[in-house]
Amino acid sequence: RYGHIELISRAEEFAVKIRRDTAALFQWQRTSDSNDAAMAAVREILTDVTQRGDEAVRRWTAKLDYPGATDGSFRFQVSPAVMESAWNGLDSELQEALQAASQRIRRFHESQLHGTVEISDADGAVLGLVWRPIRRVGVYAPGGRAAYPSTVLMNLIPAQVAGVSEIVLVSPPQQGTGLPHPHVMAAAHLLGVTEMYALGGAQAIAALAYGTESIPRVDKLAGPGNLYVALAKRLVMGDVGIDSIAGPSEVFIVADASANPNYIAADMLAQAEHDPEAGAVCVTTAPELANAIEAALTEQLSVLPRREVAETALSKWGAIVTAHSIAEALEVVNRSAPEHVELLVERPEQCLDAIYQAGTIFCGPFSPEPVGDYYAGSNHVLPTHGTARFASGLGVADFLRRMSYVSYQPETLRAHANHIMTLAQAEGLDAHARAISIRLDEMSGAKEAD
Ligand code: HSO
Ligand code: ZN
Repeated sequence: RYGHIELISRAEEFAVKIRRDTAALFQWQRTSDSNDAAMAAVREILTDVTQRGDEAVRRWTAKLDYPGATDGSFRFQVSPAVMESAWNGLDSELQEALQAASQRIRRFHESQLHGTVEISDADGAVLGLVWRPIRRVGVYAPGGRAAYPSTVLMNLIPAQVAGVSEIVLVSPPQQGTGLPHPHVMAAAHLLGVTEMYALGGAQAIAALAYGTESIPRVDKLAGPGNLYVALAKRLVMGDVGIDSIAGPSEVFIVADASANPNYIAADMLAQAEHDPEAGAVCVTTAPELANAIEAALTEQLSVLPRREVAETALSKWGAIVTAHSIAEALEVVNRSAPEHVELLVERPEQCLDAIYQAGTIFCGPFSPEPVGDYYAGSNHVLPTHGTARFASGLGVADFLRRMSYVSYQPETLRAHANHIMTLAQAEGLDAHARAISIRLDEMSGAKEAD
């Protein structure tokens, strides 16, 4: 229940279809995609690739992505020279923007590196915790409409900063060239990728998760993809590590009377243009803003190239609702656990402390979400569809493992022996107790011999 959020009657004169009633929030129960037919297809592909390796990968690629994939001359491997020429094909403005963005992303992610931990007791016990990079990581970069070079940066840089020694990039071959999208290859060159395959869909996930004759399996998978990729990741999870299952993007904007309705509309549309299933909600303490936001949405939509996508998204997952207080608005945020939150309020810093469940929070009128999508340096791979209840955005920690170590001295073991043996006996594990007592016996024998 959302407390006292008020219902505003729908203003019919506005063209945009967006919900203005609180019921919209109750229905804001997003789940990740699923689909039985797609699941069956993905299972078939996974089984085929595990049994027949490269041959199956070629066949599925030919069937689903690029007919030339079964020609003997087709190579999945994308050479660094091909990535370099894709980079050289970019205009210099885009090159510079990618370079600057990657530096900012790298700097912020370097700040996430953990120190090691070591504690020691007077009795000689030493306990430590060290971080180790995952050895081999596979990153999936979508092709088609969502072939975003920014996503390549966001997935690869944390892995590089973590010290992953083998990073493999896969991205589906495009019709015509049989190569991944040029922007994806260019971003790969910028980051110094040396191993890349023109490979997509469930067959790419299967090849990376289980390995084939030509592609060694990876230890962890990262990167967003379409429904087939998401379902495949779900199925291979456990055999290989996965980052998360990406769902459609979403933003919650908290606005008070100080907020500019044109900014709010622009930011809602920035989210809505991603996907017909994208979500954009504004929760405001200023009811008079609502009409102005609707009018601005209508106006801005009319000139948007991706108008149709944005309109569908707004009509399905868009809402403008009012709250009595900022505290109430923040409660709505916490309950929805959205991927992005924008705080278009007078004192955004004060709200930050009250937010527990969200991907990334954008504070104040000059930090719209696209700042973080591309450039600020925070990661844009964030928990969607309410998974911010338990998950965080992608970071360096996703490519590191924790490892503990333990070191006892003779006097430590002697001091702790009784408790350990009591616990072992309580569990009926005699050999456990003996592993302690054999050492105690030896130690007392050695003492007696002195
Ligand atoms: N908003 C998307 C990321 C993105 N935006 C990529 C533009 N390109 C999900 O956080
Ligand atoms: Zn975006």
